[in-house]
Amino acid sequence: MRLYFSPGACSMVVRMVLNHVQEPFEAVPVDLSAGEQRAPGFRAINSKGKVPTLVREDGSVLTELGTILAWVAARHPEHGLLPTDNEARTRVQEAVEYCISTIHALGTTRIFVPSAFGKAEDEEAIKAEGRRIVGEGLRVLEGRMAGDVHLADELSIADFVIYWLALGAVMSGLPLPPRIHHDYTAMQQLDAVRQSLTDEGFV
Ligand SMILES: N[C@@H](CCC(=O)N[C@@H](CS)C(=O)NCC(=O)O)C(=O)O
Repeated sequence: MRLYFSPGACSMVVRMVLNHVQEPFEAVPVDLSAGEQRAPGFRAINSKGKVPTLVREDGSVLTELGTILAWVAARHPEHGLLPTDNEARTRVQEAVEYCISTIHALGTTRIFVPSAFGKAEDEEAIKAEGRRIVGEGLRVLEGRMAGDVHLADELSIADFVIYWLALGAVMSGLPLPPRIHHDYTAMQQLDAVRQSLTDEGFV
């Protein structure tokens, strides 16, 4: 299996989950700042020009973070990262989708890739809007955790995505709501998370 990644990008969530389930893989860096994701060589592998990109043992390619995570989790049911109970699984998927399509796509990306959202002179305003979106998104997740939807009861793929978003928030100086902060600290104790941080040059 081959994971195309960029250090610190959302592909790190796939690395954390692969490490957690102890699935062996080769990590292949894609230099996003150099535009390698748009080069013909990489487009031939993933025409979307994005990481994460996972090439499976049979050579088939999987894209989209949530889909890749769900596939890895289903391949290793013994870890219970995707609940089998319909309601529990649906709530995990609901959270993952919100994290990726709203918080990450609209918020985190504004903070770390402001050039994708406007001109250089607007950079600070774009980043500020990104911080607002991430802050609001984390508050929404916090509310879900505190309410009927007990996302944090069992470790799932959602916890890895939330951890990565929280890491980006902390790096950009945003305070974490209490439950998210508690989970963030707990996730940081996982061997798979520590290993992934080391592998991608964070520690
Ligand atoms: N919808 C995709 C989005 C992935 C994505 O935005 N990846 C970023 C890194 S976090 C990327 O590859 N950016 C390069 C670019 O857009 O040129 C997914 O969920 O996997």
